[in-house]
Amino acid sequence: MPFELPALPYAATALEPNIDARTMEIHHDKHHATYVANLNKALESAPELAAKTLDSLIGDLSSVPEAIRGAVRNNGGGHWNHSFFWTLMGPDAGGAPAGSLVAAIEKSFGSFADFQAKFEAAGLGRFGSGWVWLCVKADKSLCICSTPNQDNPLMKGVAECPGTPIIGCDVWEHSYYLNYQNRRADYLKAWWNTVSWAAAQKNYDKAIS
Ligand code: MN3
Repeated sequence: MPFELPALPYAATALEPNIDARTMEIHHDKHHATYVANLNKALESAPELAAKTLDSLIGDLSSVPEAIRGAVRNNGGGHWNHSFFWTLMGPDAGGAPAGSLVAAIEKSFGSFADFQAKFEAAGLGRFGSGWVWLCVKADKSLCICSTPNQDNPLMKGVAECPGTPIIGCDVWEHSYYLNYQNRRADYLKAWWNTVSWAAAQKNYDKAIS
């Protein structure tokens, strides 16, 4: 079993009232666990990939045998995306970024509020299931993009908007339906209260270094 479900770095109740405990439990213990189990199952038939990191697996899907490429794309992407998502959120989070990240956001999007509006619009504009991201592109500039299903901006040759994720929000219905039902816009607005800008700054520093 090469890949393991990481523990949530805080209690399931920690993000309330923005994200309820029951949603966190199902999302982490069931949805994320299933991506990990299905990824490991798919990789059983390709022992030559056993030494690869998750980043290198999803970053170079063309090196994955065609028979399991779709499973690795969906479940490896799901494992990466959710592992990232949990670490980006936390109790006593929210507010606004500081330092070099807010300067870069203001340079790219005008203001933090303009950035938030564009990010929310990208999340709302994702038809069906997927993610919305703030990324650093190859030229080190920032961009907002959305990917379908469990695709990820690190997936070379797959992502329409390749880049390194700084923050990402899950807009699959399973991430908000119990509390918000069809109101994805309300979920996206509340989600800002859970974002750890300290974690985002670390991702940004790493991406531009
Ligand atoms: Mn999810």
